[in-house]
Amino acid sequence: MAIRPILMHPDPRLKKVAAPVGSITPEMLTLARDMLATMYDAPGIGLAAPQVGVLRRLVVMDCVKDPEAEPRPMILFDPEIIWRSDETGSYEEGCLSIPEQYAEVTRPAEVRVRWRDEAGAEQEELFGGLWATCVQHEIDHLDGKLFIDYLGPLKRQLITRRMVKRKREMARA
Ligand code: K2U
Ligand code: ZN
Repeated sequence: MAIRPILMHPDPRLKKVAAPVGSITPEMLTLARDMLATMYDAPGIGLAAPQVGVLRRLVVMDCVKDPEAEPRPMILFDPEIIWRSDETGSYEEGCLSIPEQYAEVTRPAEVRVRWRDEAGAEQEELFGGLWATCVQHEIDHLDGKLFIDYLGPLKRQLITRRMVKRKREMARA
């Protein structure tokens, strides 16, 4: 288990479309477990492989927020949204690749997702609430899309300029 560094926006690798995982190799399983460790360490409730610099279609999630409840770590290989509700919901989103920047994003309130799990078995589930927001946020990462891409150009540029400044300061530190 290894904590991997998370890429910070702006970074060209966060804007590329990730390649399908296809067969699930031991290397992909190690990556998935490293991503879960990295997500919990951040902390976050989701993480996509491009965020750790691997342009493959793999996301991990655990949106169980209640510290008393049983965690539900999920590994999704080649996830695809096969149904979206007409009903939408809004959420103040953040992103581990765009730290300390938040903005309201509106998305379908429920989505049905199909993927393959770590055993290679086909899974399908209907997600609502924070799980629905998170899985859509993560699958967007696989298509090179960030939550700031849903904002107006001025707000998006403001956040990007803040991140460029932050990266410059971190490089000097
Ligand atoms: O992909 C990521 O950057 C992980 C995000 C996933 C996420 C963003 C917005 C809404 C739901 C999920 C991180 O978990 S950001 C931290 C966070 C935690 C709880 C709620 C919102 C954001
Ligand atoms: Zn994100």
